[in-house]
Amino acid sequence: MVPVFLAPPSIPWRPTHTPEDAGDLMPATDPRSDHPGSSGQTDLDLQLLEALRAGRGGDPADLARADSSWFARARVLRDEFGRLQMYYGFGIEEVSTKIRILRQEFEQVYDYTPIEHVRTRLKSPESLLAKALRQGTELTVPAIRAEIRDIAGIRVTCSFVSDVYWIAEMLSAQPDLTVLTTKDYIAHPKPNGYRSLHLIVQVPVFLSRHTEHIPVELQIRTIAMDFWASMEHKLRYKYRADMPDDLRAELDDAAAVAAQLDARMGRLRDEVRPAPGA
Ligand code: 0O2
Repeated sequence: MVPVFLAPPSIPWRPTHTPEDAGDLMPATDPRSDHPGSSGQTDLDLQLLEALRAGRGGDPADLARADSSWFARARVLRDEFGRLQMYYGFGIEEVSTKIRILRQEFEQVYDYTPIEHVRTRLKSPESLLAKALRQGTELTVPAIRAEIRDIAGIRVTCSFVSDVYWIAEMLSAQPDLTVLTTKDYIAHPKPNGYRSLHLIVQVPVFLSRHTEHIPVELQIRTIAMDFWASMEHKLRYKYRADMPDDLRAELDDAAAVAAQLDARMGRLRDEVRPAPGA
């Protein structure tokens, strides 16, 4: 039987813009790994071990009989995941800095900012493993890097729809950022009503001996879109596939109201301030 690896309910998206955040982006060291007398096996090692063995048709429940080479491989993978987290954390810092600079420039020069809030999220090794298993990605670092593009995430919340596109344009125009993909769920909302602009941007991270090109998922959306998405996420997590019809209908209605609010606020904004770039 293939084991089921559940991602944590939600990986917290954290507010950013404080220098202290940088430290928190680093992978936490599991104290058990260096504990004298312990076997050095972390929960992640065990999950990885199960995944490795399941992939090879072994009996994942029988961890007691696992030989040391399997544990050694799981430990190597865990260390590689840790390094990966560090690189992607740096990617978040690089792109966050760009966003912070834009925000400060706007505040100081124009006395207005199109950016309301910024939150960041680095996928934990456990959630990375769960996603790799869910989508059938080979458990190697190159395969994971190639196939999972949302290890690093930044969510930018704006007041107005026009600001969402404006921010996307300004960032896309920066010469060291490469836009790998764009998904415009504002122009084309998901069937459930989800709206947001998603870009995967690649940023160079210059290390002591080499350069890493790190993809970062940017989700840019209005406050109304964000409010709706966060409620939908909570309800979806609570009910999984069995959301009651009346709640589903309520959510559909709320999505329409959020879109109307964005349209109305956009019209009001045009009354008081020229459109971005005008
Ligand atoms: P988290 O923890 O919020 O990041 P992918 O799942 O990325 O492999 P997909 O679905 O093509 O592939 O990516 P997409 O559409 O760009 O969506 C990725 C992220 O957008 C999700 O990440 C959510 O954050 C958000 N999102 C997408 N669709 C919905 C939706 O219907 N409702 C809500 N509330 N959020 C959505 P994760 O990894 O699911 O979660």
